[in-house]
Amino acid sequence: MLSILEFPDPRLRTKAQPVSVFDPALQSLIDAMFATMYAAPGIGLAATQVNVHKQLLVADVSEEKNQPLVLINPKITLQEGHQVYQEGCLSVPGIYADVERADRIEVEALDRHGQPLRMGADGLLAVCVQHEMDHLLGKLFVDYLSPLKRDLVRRKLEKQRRAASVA
Ligand code: GNR
Ligand code: NI
Repeated sequence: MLSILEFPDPRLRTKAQPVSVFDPALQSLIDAMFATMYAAPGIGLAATQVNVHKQLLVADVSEEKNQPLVLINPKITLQEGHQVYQEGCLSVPGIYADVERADRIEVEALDRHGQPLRMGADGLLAVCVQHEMDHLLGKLFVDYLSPLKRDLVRRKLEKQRRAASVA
């Protein structure tokens, strides 16, 4: 399992670089990211969260956890509509807040072997892909909250961590 960076760790602010080499090490990283995501459990994981600053994300929003998706060097080519979803993040544990994002997106990316793919997403998958792509830019869902609320989140996480470390 890979360890997940937590807010306000400054490494979460790193901008990811494009992937150009699709070697066995990349395949191992992808497999480890899926294992980490499924174990958490989470519906998505960006490489940034495991301190790897490559444009790579994994996701699986299916009930059965049998629809793994890998997006490398993803680009949003179409965004339409708006939806509000109560988001959470493995890097901001225990915090949930409403975020407004596009309702439907189209994405161009590479798959785990470097082959181009295009996909459309709506609903939760669209939320998840936008959330993960934000991570690759060094952005977190709490950035959409007011500075006051974000500071409350930071203090709540610090308190949780203090409580966990004496337990
Ligand atoms: O597991 C996750 N659930 C989730 C719920 C609502 C909106 C976004 C997400 S992504 C999150 C996993 C995570 O932190 N990915 O970066
Ligand atoms: Ni997240």
